[in-house]
Parts: sequence; structure tokens; C-alpha cells
Amino acid sequence: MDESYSALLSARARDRDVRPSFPLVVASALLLAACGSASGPLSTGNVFIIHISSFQYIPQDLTVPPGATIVVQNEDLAPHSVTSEASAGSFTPGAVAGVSFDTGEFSNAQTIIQIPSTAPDGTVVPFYCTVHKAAMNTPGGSITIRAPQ
Ligand SMILES: [Cu+2]
Repeated sequence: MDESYSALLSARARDRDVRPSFPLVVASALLLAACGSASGPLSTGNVFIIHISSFQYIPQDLTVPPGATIVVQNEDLAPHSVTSEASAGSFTPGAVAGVSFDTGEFSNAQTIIQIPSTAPDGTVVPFYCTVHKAAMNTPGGSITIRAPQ
């Protein structure tokens, strides 16, 4: 399951003209969640959404558990990305505590960020847009990883 899904994401990254519809992405994410077993990283309720609209990340700061799936929906015709950085405002791709992600540039479409199930509790990963950097209306945001208490 995980391998085929990774292959799907890789294929999508290679061919940017092929973009599944939003319902397909959500259905895929929910299907993955439903497939999560005791040994899997996903469980029901682990799907979150970041919208990008009018050059703003909504929400700007999001808290998720380890193993979360984050659907990123860019509603702008302009291309944006959600790209992790080691420190907020550096506008350089990077990782915090081994956690990194990068949607790549995409417009008017959806893609997925997968937070590792091994992501350390309390990790705060800043992110930015590789296309617009400080020119975004929200120049960045953050994903905080918080294990369920
Ligand atoms: Cu942007």
C-alpha cells in the first residue's frame, strides 16, 4: 500500500500535467487512513487540510499528530509550494529534527504532505513558498507535530 502510493506520488511529481481531482486526492487520503492497521502510520482522523488562497496559507500554523496526512489545496491560478525550511524566514529548503517536505510548485490543484510516524513530538517545521518567498501575503507558516496526549 505504502509503496504503490509512493509510486503514485512520484509519478505525479514527474508528470505535472497529470493532476488528480481534489475528490480523488481526499478519497485516496481517506482510503489510506482506512487501511491503517495497528502497525501502520495512519489512522482515521489523521487527515488535515492547508488551503492556499490569494497568496495566503490558511491556516498559517497547523498542529498535527505524527503520521498525519496533510492535503494542500492551492486555489490560486498562480503556482505555490509548501516547502519546509530549517528556520522561519530563511527561504531555503531544510529540515527540522529530520522532518522535511516539499509539495513542489503547483497551481489550482491539490497534493499531499505525509508527516512521518516517527516525527518527534513537539517538532515545529516552518514552511514557505519557493515561488514567492517573502512576497506571499503570508510569507510562511508552520506545522507543529504533537503526539496525542
Ligand atoms: Cu507562492
